[in-house]
Amino acid sequence: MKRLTIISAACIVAFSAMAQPSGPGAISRYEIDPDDRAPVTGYTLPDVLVCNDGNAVRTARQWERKRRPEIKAIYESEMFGKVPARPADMHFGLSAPDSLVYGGKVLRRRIWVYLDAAGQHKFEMMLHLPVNHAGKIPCFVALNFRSIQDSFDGTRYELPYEAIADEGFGIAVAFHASIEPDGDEYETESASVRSWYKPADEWGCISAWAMGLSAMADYLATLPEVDMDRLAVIGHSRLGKTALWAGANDERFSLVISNNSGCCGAATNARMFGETFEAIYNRFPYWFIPAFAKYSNRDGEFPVDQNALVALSAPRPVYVASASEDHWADPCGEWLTALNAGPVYELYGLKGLSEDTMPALGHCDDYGSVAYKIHNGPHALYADDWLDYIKFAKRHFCLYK
Ligand code: GTR
Repeated sequence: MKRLTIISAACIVAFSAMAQPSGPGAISRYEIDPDDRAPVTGYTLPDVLVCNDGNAVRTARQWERKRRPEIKAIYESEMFGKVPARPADMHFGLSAPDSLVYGGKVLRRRIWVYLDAAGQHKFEMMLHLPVNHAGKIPCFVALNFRSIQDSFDGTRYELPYEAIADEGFGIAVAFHASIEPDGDEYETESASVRSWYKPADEWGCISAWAMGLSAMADYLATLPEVDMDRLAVIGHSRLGKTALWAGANDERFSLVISNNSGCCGAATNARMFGETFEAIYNRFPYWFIPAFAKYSNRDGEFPVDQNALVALSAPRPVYVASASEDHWADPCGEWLTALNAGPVYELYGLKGLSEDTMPALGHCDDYGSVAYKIHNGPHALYADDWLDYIKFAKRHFCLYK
């Protein structure tokens, strides 16, 4: 109960902070779209540390043994469906000869991930690794919205390969719709993993994409030069939701970054601000399992709120990021989620967010194991955002000398 009082106080603080102009033109970025439904008060978040039987979680062990599995099961049965185990016959092969790019500083490799024995169902991934790197290479693993061919020019699509390599990181990318089609929004040849791989439980696209991220990690695990203790999963928008779910499912992702993930990602369910369950399910039912339909217009009745999704990655660090113009994704709700994941990290003696007020535009609250920032501008992942994520990853991966 005490926690819930803090939550609503924090929300009021956040909203009064959002109403303050912080510079020329700033207020318009923070104005709430009049069309948005915004019952921003009068809701409560379910307590992430109270088990289904009403008992409170007081230790990391109780969290891991009891509450975490309960929460994971809720997302599996009510929202995303289960991410199935790795297909037994999955294997890998080069899809093009290796090349050196960026003046020879970076190795570029293209790989087929064959999901079945015959190699009929496959998707391509691309890897950039800094050459002449001393020691094992930490890596980002990402899905993006472009085919591999279109992803060569990473900077155009805010995948700053060269800057990432200069910071000593590798990056593996794949086109999300080449793993599982994204409705008819993206035309592509696709492994369409859900059409032939039939686990016992239903699974939506987001779970299929999360499986793809794990398959990419499986490939990286075959490379002795990759540091498997330092893998960060990252995604933007629907792929930010996917990154959170992949982090929840695959503990090899030792750091998780959710950029502008919004509804069913980092945005608070109970606020029903911007995109709601009804809106998302009407447009993208295939991202979810059919059981999720029953929560349309009942967002606050979902058995947990999204701080529970973030907390599934605890004690691994999680970065939640918003954009000031991205009302649809509810920046304040994303911040509240990051804030309210904190109590789970505290079970491990770690800190969540450092402050209980929303950071100013462009500032990062990134000293704890949960980080939050809101960039000034639209729904997007910018090269500057990457630099903040790299800084966070370097700190948590103990890479600062
Ligand atoms: C929007 C959708 C959001 C977000 C975004 C994206 O249309 O409503 O949930 O995921 O798409 O992925 O581009």
